[in-house]
Amino acid sequence: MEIKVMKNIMHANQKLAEENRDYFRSKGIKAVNIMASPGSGKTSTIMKLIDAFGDKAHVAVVEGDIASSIDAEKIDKLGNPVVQINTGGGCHLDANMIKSAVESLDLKEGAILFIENVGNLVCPSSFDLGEGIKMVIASVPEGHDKPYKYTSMFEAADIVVLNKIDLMPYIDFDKDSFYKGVKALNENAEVIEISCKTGEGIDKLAQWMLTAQVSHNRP
Ligand SMILES: Nc1nc2c(ncn2[C@@H]2O[C@H](COP(=O)(O)OP(=O)(O)OP(=O)(O)O)[C@@H](O)[C@H]2O)c(=O)[nH]1
Ligand SMILES: [Mg+2]
Repeated sequence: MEIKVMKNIMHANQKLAEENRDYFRSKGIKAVNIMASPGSGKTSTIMKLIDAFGDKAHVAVVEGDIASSIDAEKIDKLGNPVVQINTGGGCHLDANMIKSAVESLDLKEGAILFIENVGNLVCPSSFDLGEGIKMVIASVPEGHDKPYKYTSMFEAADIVVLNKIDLMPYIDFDKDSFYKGVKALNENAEVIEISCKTGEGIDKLAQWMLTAQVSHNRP
């Protein structure tokens, strides 16, 4: 019985995700689902990318958190359109939440829509939002073993960002092991190292994002 209910939820989510994807495709919008642990640097990365894009892209943001509008306030200060979704305990965003959020954002043709998912390395990977790009952020203090433990997240990624590389000298982070873990799951994923603190790698990531081809036929 429980399985049937779960199947129905997934089916309903998938249908809405396809509607979102059609909408994004019709307006040439690059929707990026950003998934990562709490505190890995999702909001910091979005803010750095907005700065790096300059006038090369219109950027709108959907912020997903269990509670608070802290992250949306940070984006609002930059002057970019932003909607905060509070899941009230839910550990991931779903397609219906994105549909409602997008209705209240005046998205421009060809815009980039960053969707900051709830901080969690498990649940977000199971829920298609209609995005064209899945971006996973790992950060140095979390350790190099994350691809081995949270496989579905890394399997699905189009791009894996390794953030907080400024902390490398202080943490026992085995970069070779990290890369091996990612490549074993997903040999096509681009891996880009960045530091939101020093700005290292941000231009490379911005360039990747501006030129990335959207997979409109995912998930
Ligand atoms: N040293 C260092 N600190 C960073 C870097 N990027 C982010 N931080 C810090 O890490 C903390 C969390 O950053 P956020 O960008 O809020 O992370 P988040 O993933 O959005 O967090 P949640 O939304 O709470 O899940 C903040 O104190 C940032 O200043 C980095 O590259 N290096
Ligand atoms: Mg955040």
